[in-house]
Amino acid sequence: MVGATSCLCPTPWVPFRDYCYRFERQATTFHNAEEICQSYSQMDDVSDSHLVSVHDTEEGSFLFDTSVEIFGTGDSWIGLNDIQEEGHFVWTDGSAYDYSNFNPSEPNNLNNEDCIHMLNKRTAGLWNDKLCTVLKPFVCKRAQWQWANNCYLN
Ligand SMILES: [Ca+2]
Ligand SMILES: [Ca+2]
Repeated sequence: MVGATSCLCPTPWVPFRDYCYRFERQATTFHNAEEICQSYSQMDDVSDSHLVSVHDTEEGSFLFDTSVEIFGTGDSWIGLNDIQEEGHFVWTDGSAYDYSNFNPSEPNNLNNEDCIHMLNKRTAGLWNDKLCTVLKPFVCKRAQWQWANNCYLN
């Protein structure tokens, strides 16, 4: 079993529970970040890499802590947005919007902010809506099982 984790989530993907996360230092727009995340699907010949979705406190804490570790800041894009319909939030990976962690008084849609990022706060990963064209580092996510078939062959 040694090495199984890195096999499921090859470097630079970081494992957490059943998923792999890729922390991208290069700051870019929300749309370009999602495009880059999707491009990893093609590169590794597996589908479904997108900007990260967050579904509970533990995942949010993992995301914030690892962002601080790798980026030096918790401030990064996540996949949540209300681009299509104001106030209707969806994840770019199509998963259910079953958890949120907005900073008090957010989302405020100031000047039509539609893209969500984590704030760099010690209170661990509270969210804010921001203009999608702002440049930020970002995090991609995908399921581990897509690598599992290759994992134990060696
Ligand atoms: Ca909005
Ligand atoms: Ca805002």
